[in-house]
Amino acid sequence: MSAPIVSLESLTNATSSGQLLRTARSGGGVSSSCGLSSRPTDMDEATWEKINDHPCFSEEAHHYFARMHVAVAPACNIQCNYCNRKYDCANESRPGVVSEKLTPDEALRKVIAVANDVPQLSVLGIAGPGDACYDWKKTRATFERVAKEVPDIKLCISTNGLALPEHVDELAEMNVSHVTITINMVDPAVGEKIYPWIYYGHRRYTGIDAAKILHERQMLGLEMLTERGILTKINSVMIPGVNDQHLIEVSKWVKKRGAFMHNVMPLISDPAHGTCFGLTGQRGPTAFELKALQDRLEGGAKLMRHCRQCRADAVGLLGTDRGQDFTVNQIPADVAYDASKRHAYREVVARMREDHLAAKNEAIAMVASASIRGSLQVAVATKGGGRVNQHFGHAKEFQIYEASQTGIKFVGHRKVEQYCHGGWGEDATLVDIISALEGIDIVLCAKIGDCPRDQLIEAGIRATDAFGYDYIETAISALYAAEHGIDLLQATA
Ligand code: CLF
Ligand code: SF4
Repeated sequence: MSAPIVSLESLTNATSSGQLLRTARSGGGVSSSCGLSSRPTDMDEATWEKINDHPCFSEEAHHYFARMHVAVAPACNIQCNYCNRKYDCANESRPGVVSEKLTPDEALRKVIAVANDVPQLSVLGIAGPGDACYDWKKTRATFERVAKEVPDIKLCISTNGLALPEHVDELAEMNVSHVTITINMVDPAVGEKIYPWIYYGHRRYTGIDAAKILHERQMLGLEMLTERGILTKINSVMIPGVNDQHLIEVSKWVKKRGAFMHNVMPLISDPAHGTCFGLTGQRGPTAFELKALQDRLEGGAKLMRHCRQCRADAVGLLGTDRGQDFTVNQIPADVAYDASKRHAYREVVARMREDHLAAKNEAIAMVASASIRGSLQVAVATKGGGRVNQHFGHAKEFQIYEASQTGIKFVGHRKVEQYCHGGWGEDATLVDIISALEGIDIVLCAKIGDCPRDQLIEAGIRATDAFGYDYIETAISALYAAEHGIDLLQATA
């Protein structure tokens, strides 16, 4: 059974380590360490050490840990057809977003300010706004400063891969533990439809020559990282009619070369962003097309389904962005590092995760053992901590879970506009939310009013707050049991 509720918010709002620990204990005690480990049984200890607090490399960790990006690397050496250079690197970020560019010194101040204030922070990433490996001097200067002043933070970069092989040794020396390469093709004939040109070795290349060089550099960089034990994630932008089927081949190539994780992201192409694909009418995939491709890729490298395509200056848990609370002009020049909040949070979270894991495993086993055909699609409003703990009207996204014969699995998220604004709901927004929830059977949230609930029902989507503050999987299994007339106690006996 799950332990009494300790809300993540109460933890993150606490101001001292003493308060943090008292908060945990006063909940009736999150189960103390009992020898359980949340490490998956099929993963070695060294890999687990690397991913257990990385919100992108572990789906489970993203409920508890946060990343921050510093936008120190604006220059780029290639052109992608889904990118407009006015904005951030669309290989990692939503196109059409501009981040506050920083010098390495400003970046260090920002990292210290966020580390002091956001207890969940575990990773610093450099994801543009151009290419972190091409704009290498600024990337390196930032990592060097941060590693010296804030040594207990993981370092992570995202790159298009062209300049990567030149810097792999330095990345290893600097203890950069996680690297993302965007790989959209392994066939230059596909690549030439995505990349009009690259700049390499003081020369500009176009067409198939450009795609061929990029492909070779990406594969070489990936192999070099694998040889050095640096964990790699491959981002691929799914472009219907261009590389969607081809990504199955990409998945095989990168798995063979040691990629730990594959993250297929939807192309976002809006003519207003001024990208080539946006202007030529190239569409992005629907949520169903994306999920269908991800399902086909199961069995290759571990699949990431929880990416939020964050900004190059994002701060906080995935799905939330506190970047605007930490703009450089708000940070004192002499800010000093204080790790106490983050360390206290880690102690508490370690125990919460064990409790969550036990509840989750129990719930998944129950659903799998029921052996019922068909599936239940569930949208969950959550603020983190693995619980159903957000009001329907406050949600800016819903996490999507599928319960079926194979258990309960996280399958993605759907972004929405916030419905409730200080006590009143926006009708037009509700229409958009209902459309974003197409195909969902039921919404789980901490609270929902009669008006949105009735309108959801009219659209064929049920909604309930009966499982508010339960663990997500526990709530889904109870729901699943109720739907199928299963006696929960007997099923788990
Ligand atoms: Fe940042 Fe990327 Fe590192 Fe994560 S993000 S550099 S691996 S710390 Fe994460 Fe954001 Fe998706 Fe990137 S959710 S866009 S995958
Ligand atoms: Fe844009 Fe990133 Fe591609 Fe460079 S690598 S063109 S910044 S999407």
